[in-house]
Amino acid sequence: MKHAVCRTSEEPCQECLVGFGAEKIREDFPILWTKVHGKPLVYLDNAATTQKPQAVLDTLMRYYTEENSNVHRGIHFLSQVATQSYESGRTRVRQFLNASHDREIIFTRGTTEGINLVAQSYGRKHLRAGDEVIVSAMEHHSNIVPWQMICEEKRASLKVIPMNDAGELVMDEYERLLSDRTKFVSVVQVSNALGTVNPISDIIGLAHRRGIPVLVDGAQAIPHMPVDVRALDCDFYVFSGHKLFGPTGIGVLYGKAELLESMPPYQGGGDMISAVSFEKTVYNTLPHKFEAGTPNIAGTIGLAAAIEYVEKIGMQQIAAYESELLEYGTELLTAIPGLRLIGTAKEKAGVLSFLLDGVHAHDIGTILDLEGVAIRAGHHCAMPVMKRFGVPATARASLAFYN
Ligand code: 7TS
Repeated sequence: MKHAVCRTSEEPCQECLVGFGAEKIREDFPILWTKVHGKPLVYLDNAATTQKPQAVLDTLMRYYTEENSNVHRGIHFLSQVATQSYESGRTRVRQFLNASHDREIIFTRGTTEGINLVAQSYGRKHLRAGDEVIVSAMEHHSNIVPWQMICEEKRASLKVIPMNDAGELVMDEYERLLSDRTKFVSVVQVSNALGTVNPISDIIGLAHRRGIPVLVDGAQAIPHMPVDVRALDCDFYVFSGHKLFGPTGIGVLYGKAELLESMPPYQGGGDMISAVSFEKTVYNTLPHKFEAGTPNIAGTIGLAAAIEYVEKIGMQQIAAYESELLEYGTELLTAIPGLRLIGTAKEKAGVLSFLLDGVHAHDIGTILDLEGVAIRAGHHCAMPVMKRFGVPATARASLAFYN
């Protein structure tokens, strides 16, 4: 039989599907053995959330069975074990992102909370009436609404980098938007609705020339490609654990230490203080200053296990395999009469958004579901993207390395 992806080899090909070992990898994900409506599950909704390998499930079970305790407070044995696991999770995230210090890694609930933290803390401190914040036309609502909220409060305004018909940012327009009024740039690395990979290094470089800090929404980049925050030189980077084969309810905000040091806390409570009296509270040092209350300890440990899992496969290998898969899927989809791809950027990752003449996106989703195929149909929490392309919704297949 000819090889599914390269379609040239009679033998397992070292470059793609069989060489990569997707079939073997699938065995690590018990949920992928599920049948839906009597059909084997084909899970193509990875941009919404990814499935969890057995290694992550075992780690969560082991944590609650053997280590469960609160962190940073008990001198008793279990509390020390849990604290050690929690903090070594931070170290693993730091290494994964190639950040310089553990204190630059803040655990959050997810991408959304990370952006809200920066908007409410950095934004509240630095934005003034008349200032501008730049986002792009392809942001998830999570990278629009938090900035709208703080801009409204500060009487600042939001400026939007437009995109072309392929779903690529118009960089000349971005350069034109940058001015003395610009106080912050917050841009997505990979679009969840279009799959576009943005020229994030250029975006950061242009902002830095004017001394403007940049936040990168890495929610859809982190599962698909290696990320090095020092090489990118971004000021903030956010992502969600559940899109990286880890648990829900855990996410990461990376921030450069000097910026995080200068920012006020986002929430008040336990753990984020070093001393409290009714007269005055002294805040804790980084990273604890931004982690009020009992954190998602199990989530952090599960995320560390997920990172260990993807690192074993290799982020470069994952990126190479998925790029072939995307090319293969694009070729098959565009051969279907009446099918229109939304998002045809030259640089793309992991997402195939499409419409079919005369068929509503939700009907595509329902019909595929009956075949055991999970996709998402809707606006993908990116209503401005739908508006830009003049459509109410798209059907979206989003990939992972087990597809
Ligand atoms: N930013 C991007 C680019 C995203 O794709 C998402 C979630 C978020 C932020 C928010 O992440 P959260 O974990 O805090 O919710 N995207 C999607 C999606 O495409 N379908 O469901 C969720």
